[in-house]
Amino acid sequence: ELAKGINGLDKIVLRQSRYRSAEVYLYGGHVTSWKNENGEELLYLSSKAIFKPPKPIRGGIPLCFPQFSNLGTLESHGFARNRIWEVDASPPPLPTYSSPNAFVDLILRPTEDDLKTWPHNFEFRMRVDLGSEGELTLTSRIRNTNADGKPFTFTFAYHTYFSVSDISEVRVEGLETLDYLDNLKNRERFTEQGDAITFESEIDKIYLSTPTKIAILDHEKKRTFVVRKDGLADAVVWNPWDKKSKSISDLGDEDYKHMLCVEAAAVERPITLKPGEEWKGRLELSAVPSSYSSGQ
Ligand code: TA6
Repeated sequence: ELAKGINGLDKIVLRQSRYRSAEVYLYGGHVTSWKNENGEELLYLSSKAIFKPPKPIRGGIPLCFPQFSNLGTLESHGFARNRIWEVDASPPPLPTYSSPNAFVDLILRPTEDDLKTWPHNFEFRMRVDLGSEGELTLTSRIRNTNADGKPFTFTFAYHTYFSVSDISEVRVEGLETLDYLDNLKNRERFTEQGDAITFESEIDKIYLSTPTKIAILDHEKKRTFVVRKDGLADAVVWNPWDKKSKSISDLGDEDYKHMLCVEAAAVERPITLKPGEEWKGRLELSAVPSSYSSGQ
């Protein structure tokens, strides 16, 4: 269902039941809302988010493409998150997770201006699918459509902002003992020691070659987010904490307490596509009561 969002921007509302829903803005191909059967919002969206090009939307699931972070010549996190996407009228077949169907297919192609800064023709297709159990699946397929025979290389992330009740009560499982690049220390490489990840200060780490399943346990809410990913080797964990938050104008000063970014990403090993080749990267999110997931 196509609807008008903030500032008159087009959005697609996916609905499984009265409350179970998700919203995707064509601006950025950006998921801004994901609600459970009780109507509780599961993603963090900043109340100061600016829904106006060229500023990407703060919160939800920004798409970082063709460059994660500032690791290259492009603007931070690339341009996909601040372009107007289109509904893809004739998507190639993909398995459907939702019944009744609640999905949308979007497509992004480069503009003339994009080709000046990143001279590669591509088709970036993304399906957003809200399953009947409330699981949210994003499947991205990026194809090299260069006619000049040239390959291209990119990095990528689903920069998901989860909503949490109190960051100091949150634990992330599935990343312990892994190697990571610490973005707060010139991307030096370290190995995570010990137990599950907990939070008491700013964190900006790129965990390398992680398992495909990561769990975010929100003790206070008694909720566990399960992140499953495919085709995305790495996982970024980010929380700006108090000081950094004050320097981010579209983020409330105290909001860091109620958000956590856990991002399925391909950063350490960029993806290279020859003309005609396609890459696929899938993210599946579910939110379950903690009692069902203890010991996972
Ligand atoms: O994924 C973590 C990160 O790259 C951080 O370094 C931090 O800057 C964040 O993303 C937000 O970036 P943005 O460009 O959206 O302000």
